[in-house]
Amino acid sequence: MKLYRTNKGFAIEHEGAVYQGSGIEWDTLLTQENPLDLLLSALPRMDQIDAENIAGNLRAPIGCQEVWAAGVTYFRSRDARMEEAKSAGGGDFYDRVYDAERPELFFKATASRVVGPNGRVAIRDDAKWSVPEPEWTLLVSPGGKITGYTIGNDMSSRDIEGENPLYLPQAKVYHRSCALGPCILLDDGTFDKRAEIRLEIGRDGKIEFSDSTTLASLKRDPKVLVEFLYRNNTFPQGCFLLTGTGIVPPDSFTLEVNDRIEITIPPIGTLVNTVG
Ligand code: DO4
Ligand code: MG
Repeated sequence: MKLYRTNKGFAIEHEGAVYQGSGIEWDTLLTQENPLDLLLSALPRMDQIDAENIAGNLRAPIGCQEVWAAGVTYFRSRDARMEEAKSAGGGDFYDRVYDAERPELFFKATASRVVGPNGRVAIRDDAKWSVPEPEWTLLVSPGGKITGYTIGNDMSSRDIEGENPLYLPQAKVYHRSCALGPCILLDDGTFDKRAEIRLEIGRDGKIEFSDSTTLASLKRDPKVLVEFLYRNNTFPQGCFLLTGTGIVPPDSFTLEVNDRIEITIPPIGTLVNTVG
């Protein structure tokens, strides 16, 4: 079952049919420990609608949750960060966190900084080297249960992050630095954790960069990431957790205004955004 947040509330896609959500608030849905069961029992009371009603009306599937992110969870990310931090002598941090028991977890965004499908993500005015980070993203309940999945873009300023690891919050957290969508795929126990994740960046109608990897290369168990995140912390509205990137464009690449970013995880869909 897929949940879409739209300008008209929310919609549900289930077994080939689309329904207009009703009778429940988005944040109430997202804080459920068992949203799937709740919606399955509510579905007979909801009206079926045309799928066209949701295209063009999509919003980021977030209410008042915080967005957090994990880092250096793929070998490719560890490699790239060690390289980018070399001149600052900080490369060793990344190697150590990749192998450590404790993962890197950082605060990424409040809902107001998050862009939805087809929205404009930003690059910082004071950055010279900006990239998208395509990341499998978990919806986690207040009780720490993974209840669904979406796609996240952890927009990052690599020159700022590479200059000094202490600049990470500035490289990562700014207005429109995160995109989420297009929907939440509710967890029904069948999600294939070897699914592909693809990034394609278009510029002037041509593909400027594309690459893919699989979620199987994610070094950390998502449940363990959540367990660390919830240690001595509370999330009364639940939260979103981006699980890190396994795709890094070459060092010569930086995003430009009007670039089109497409991130696909086939069971979930494609998140499309433009830089601007
Ligand atoms: O350590 C810096 C950030 C890492 C990150 O965002 C990632 O690996 O996806
Ligand atoms: Mg990242």
